[in-house]
Amino acid sequence: MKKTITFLFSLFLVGGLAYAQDLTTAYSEDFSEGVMPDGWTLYDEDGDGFGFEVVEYEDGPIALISASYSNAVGPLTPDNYAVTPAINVNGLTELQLVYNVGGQDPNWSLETYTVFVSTGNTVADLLNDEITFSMTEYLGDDPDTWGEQQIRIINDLEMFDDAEQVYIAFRHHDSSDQFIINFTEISLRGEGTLGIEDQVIDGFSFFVNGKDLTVKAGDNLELLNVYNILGQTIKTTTPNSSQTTVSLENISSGMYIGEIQVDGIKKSFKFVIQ
Ligand SMILES: [Ca+2]
Repeated sequence: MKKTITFLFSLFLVGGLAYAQDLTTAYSEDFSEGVMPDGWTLYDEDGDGFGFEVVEYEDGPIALISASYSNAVGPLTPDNYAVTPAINVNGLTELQLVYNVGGQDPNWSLETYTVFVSTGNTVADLLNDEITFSMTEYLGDDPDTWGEQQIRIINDLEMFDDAEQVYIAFRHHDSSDQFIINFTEISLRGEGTLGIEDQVIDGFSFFVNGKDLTVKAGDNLELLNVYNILGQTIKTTTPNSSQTTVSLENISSGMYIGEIQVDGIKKSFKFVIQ
């Protein structure tokens, strides 16, 4: 039987209300580029060549998906993982993981998945509960999730209060002959202010003149990004030179966080706009 690719979507408002206003965002991903974001790691543990991918639905969201059935080859027995890049959580406590999950065709939505937060990013790390939080959910136990996206909010992450970086991972497993599981709108937040990772970059210096931020480095600046203290992006640039000035005319006075990348190494620094 051919299974339908339609997308029912609801409950974003509930998600919005569930967010505390004063949490700092350490990571958020909406897959809006329509392809697997840079830095994600995928594992196809069952080895069938099918794994997680990013799909843009007509009249629907863009989702991170994994299949337990293919219209081309029939039932699959997935054991697929998708792991985020390392997420800086230095200085944050009371982490909160938020995402939406749902099946696809309401008649074929009995998928099982596990979500992980870990300080490691290999399959062995994710299965090691000394360093990993995990939660397994069978969507068949929640009839509302059949074919619809539902928000999940996970707060039991105290074990990472002292962590400097973590990974989020999704595993699609113990499912077969259903259809597709979809994840959208993934974010990780916490209380506090994101700490500064102490990376050394040769020749690095910066100064602020009015609302202009000038940054120098001993080598090519691959990125210069500016965030507010809530972690929201204010500006992203790719200077491709060893010195750059960005104008931050429209921002209000206060503390901001700059982030540069040189030779693939990122360094963050705080600065104040008067
Ligand atoms: Ca697979």
